[in-house]
Amino acid sequence: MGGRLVNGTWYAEGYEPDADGRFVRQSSVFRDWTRDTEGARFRPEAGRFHLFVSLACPWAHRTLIMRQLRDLEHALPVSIVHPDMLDDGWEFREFPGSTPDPVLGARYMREIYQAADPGFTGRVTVPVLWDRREGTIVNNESRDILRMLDHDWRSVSPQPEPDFAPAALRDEVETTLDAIYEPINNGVYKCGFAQSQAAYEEAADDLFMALAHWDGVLSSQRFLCGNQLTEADICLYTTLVRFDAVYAVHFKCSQNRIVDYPNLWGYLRDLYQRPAFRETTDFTQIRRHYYVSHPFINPTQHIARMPEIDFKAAHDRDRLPEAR
Ligand SMILES: N[C@@H](CCC(=O)N[C@@H](CS)C(=O)NCC(=O)O)C(=O)O
Repeated sequence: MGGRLVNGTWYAEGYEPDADGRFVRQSSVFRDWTRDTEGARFRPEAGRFHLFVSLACPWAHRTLIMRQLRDLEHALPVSIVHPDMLDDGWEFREFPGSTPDPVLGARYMREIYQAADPGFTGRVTVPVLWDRREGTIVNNESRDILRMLDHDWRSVSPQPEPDFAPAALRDEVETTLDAIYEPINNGVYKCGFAQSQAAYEEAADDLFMALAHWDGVLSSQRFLCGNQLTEADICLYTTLVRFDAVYAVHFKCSQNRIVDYPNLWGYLRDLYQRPAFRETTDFTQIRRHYYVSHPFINPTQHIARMPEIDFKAAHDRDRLPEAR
């Protein structure tokens, strides 16, 4: 469930819907940028920055995939919160795959926000890109962090190629990121957190229309923006991989499963079978987080079984060309 800081003070509280019961996600507040230019305030450098994430969270998961694709595991260390997000919000507590916080030795993620801005007002979300030198948050928007690690960390990265939003495809990548955000990435939450039947129906219509659309697109091309893996694929992946295990049940995204879409399902297996995707995907943390953290929609907090789906089964995507 989580909560909010108001002028630096923590209040446990859920999500405030709009007048019609729709879930409204707050915009990210810290939007500075790491730039690889002489004299830049936040210049990428091995060991200077730190990433705070949850393995459960689809937004944070995006940044972990890019970090691994760019081989930045040593240059950019991470802290991983406990999967439960209840009255105290995200916490650093023992759980397989989770870590303590070596930066501030914090118990709660909100302490990171309080350290960056003692008068902060807003929700305490992950991912967070932290600067050890200034002791502040650089950015807490996954799409920005993804782009920074893709484009601005090349000189620090042992694996600076390929470009996951190359100039020739930049507009298409942006348009696709925008197109999948509301109906799909945020859409599953809008289904799950809808506080009226009408708000749920609206979100479910948009979600399943968008999935059908992209299933069609993927019938004749390997990736969302053509024959090349881009940031848009990373952003769709983190929602798709959670879909059948969690969203279909917990968020009532029940009309179809991903395994029911031949192209989306093949595409999802194709991505899952790449190390940066597979090794950052933790179904135990994912399932534990959602089923436990939202008692207002799952009061028993029982964790539903993992469906019998085989992400490692051969996929047929090699029939479609891939540019590297
Ligand atoms: N727009 C943000 C959203 C991040 C976000 O909402 N993260 C969730 C986890 S899935 C969170 O930390 N929620 C805490 C809360 O709302 O209290 C991004 O993409 O980085």
